[in-house]
Amino acid sequence: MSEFFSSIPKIQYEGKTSKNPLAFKFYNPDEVIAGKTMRETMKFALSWWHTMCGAGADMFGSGTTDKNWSASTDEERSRNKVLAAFEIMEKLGIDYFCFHDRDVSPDYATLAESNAALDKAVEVIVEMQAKTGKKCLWGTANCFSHPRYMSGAGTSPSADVFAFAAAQIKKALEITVKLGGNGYVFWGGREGYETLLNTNMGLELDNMARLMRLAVNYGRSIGFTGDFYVEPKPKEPTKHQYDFDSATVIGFLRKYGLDKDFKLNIEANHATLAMHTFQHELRVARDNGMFGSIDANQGDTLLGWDTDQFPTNVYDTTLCMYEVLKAGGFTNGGLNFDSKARRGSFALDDIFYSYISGMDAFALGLRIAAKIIEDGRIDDFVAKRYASWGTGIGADIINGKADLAALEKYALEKGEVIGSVTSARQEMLEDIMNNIMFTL
Ligand code: XLS
Ligand code: NI
Ligand code: NI
Repeated sequence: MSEFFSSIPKIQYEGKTSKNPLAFKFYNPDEVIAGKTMRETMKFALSWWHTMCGAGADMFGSGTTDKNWSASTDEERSRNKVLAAFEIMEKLGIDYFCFHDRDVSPDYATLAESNAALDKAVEVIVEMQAKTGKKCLWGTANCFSHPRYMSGAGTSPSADVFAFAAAQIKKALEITVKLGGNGYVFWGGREGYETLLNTNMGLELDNMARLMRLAVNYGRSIGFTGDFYVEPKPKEPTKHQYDFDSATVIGFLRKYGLDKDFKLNIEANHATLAMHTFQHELRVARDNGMFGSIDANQGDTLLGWDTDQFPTNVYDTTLCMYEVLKAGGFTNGGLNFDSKARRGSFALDDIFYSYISGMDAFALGLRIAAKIIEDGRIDDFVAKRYASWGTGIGADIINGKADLAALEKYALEKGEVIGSVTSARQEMLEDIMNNIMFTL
């Protein structure tokens, strides 16, 4: 097997006292935490776009990293990307990958040519999967980069563009099935608007749902049994994106009867952009039975865009893994690193330092989340705080036994109820969190 990273060894777990930057300090794949090995719980995935394609270009400058993978043609680059991706996954012990069609093979002059080139690259992935046992977490179609999608894909004012996006999605679904993928993502990168002065929002939303329905029908007809996901994001690249946040997407999916086939793919940085915490977005999904998968990264609260940094904030990874454990873990989903090294971290081996930092941050998060649950102080506090709903008038309300007249009678008899409200004790709970986190 060709080596693109000959100086990088297989990354091993060396424990929290290790000073080796090319070792895991917290991610020990075979260690059992909360009843499962860390490897089974985390289901880490490599993102083809950031890791194999993204060279660090931004609005003010070109790429800083060489992601040509020693190729002299597009076809050779697609092939070498596969070989390099599998080397990275092998060396990091990552079992899954996620891709857009155009990450695997670029756009050619016609759809037929693009499809043919894509098929060739997919053959190489299939070969490498057979050799290594690596799996596809989810696939998707890039219906946002090409200029034809400037005004949307499923929500384009042009029916021709809708048809083109549908054709691209059909192919992406076929590939996802071929690679054994358990998920298919819709991220609406251009599905939104800049101004309502030129926008028929009602029609655009109906059409977006139509495209999803077509994808479900086709996917199920070719044997796709996994989950479809919508990935919420409130803005960027459009000023307003229809898939704003978890709550908005759940409302949309229910309105159009898509909620049985779709779940949510929650991205940390998108939560920040929607002015929510990562935990909030996960909790909304979990409470509605719509928790699916995670795009693991972090944003910067001082910036208003998607920085897609590798996650290192352990408070956030802890509260994320708390939600994952409470949801009973992943079924078809996993933790996809939709993350990229900073533009200044341009060396190719920064890929390894970056993934190690993200995997360790989530591993630490899992360890602490399991402790929080085992410790029980926080969960017990919440249970006691809501104890009044288990008996008496609370139980009557829940069971539908109390109407407004009965509640009025109850309140009149009580006279005043302020004495039933207990302290919220936020500071005490935050101290408990720190106590659990830092006595690991
Ligand atoms: C962009 C999104 C994108 C999706 C997949 O902000 O995060 O990368 O995850 O299309
Ligand atoms: Ni994402
Ligand atoms: Ni994103």
